Amino acid sequence: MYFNSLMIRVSKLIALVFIMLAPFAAVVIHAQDATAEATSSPEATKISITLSEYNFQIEGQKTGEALQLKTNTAYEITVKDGGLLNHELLIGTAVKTVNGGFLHDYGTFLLDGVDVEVSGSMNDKAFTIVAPGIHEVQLAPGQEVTLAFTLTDDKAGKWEAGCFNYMQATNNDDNPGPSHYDVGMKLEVDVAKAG
Ligand SMILES: [Cu+2]
Repeated sequence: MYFNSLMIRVSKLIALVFIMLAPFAAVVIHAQDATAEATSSPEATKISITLSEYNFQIEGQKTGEALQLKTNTAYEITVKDGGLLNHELLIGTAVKTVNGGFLHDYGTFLLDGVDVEVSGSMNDKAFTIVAPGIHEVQLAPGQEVTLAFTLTDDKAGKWEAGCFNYMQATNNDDNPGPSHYDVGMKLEVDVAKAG
């Protein structure tokens, strides 16, 4: 599932029409020189989120201020790891309690059933993939990706962004421990209905 150090987890890989590179279980539909212009919609609302130790910072807002989204609105959300460690972005609800009582992962994901166009660059090549139902974006320091999507009205409500990367390298999903989430790496995400 590693896409070099960029990892993208989607709910239904098999359902993807665009699988071309089986070793990456990935979904590359378009690759071009990094110098080429990325596809960008002028009408889309652009939001920039920086992940670092241990918070999500939305550009133009104070640390800890909620991400405010509206339904029926085209977004291009750029997610950047501006920290010194790997971080991940999950947006969901119904956080799960796992082995040892640790909170880890969500039970429901905001982008389930939503077509998401993911663009970024890797090894100096720009890429764009379509990742329906993307659950998670894992980034290394300095990496960034842009997620383009539109939410339907059934997504209205309170959600949360979180990073569940473990604090200790000795922990893993079979031996969980405290994660970045436990030290506050989470953010409220509000989705309001809009015409
Ligand atoms: Cu983190």
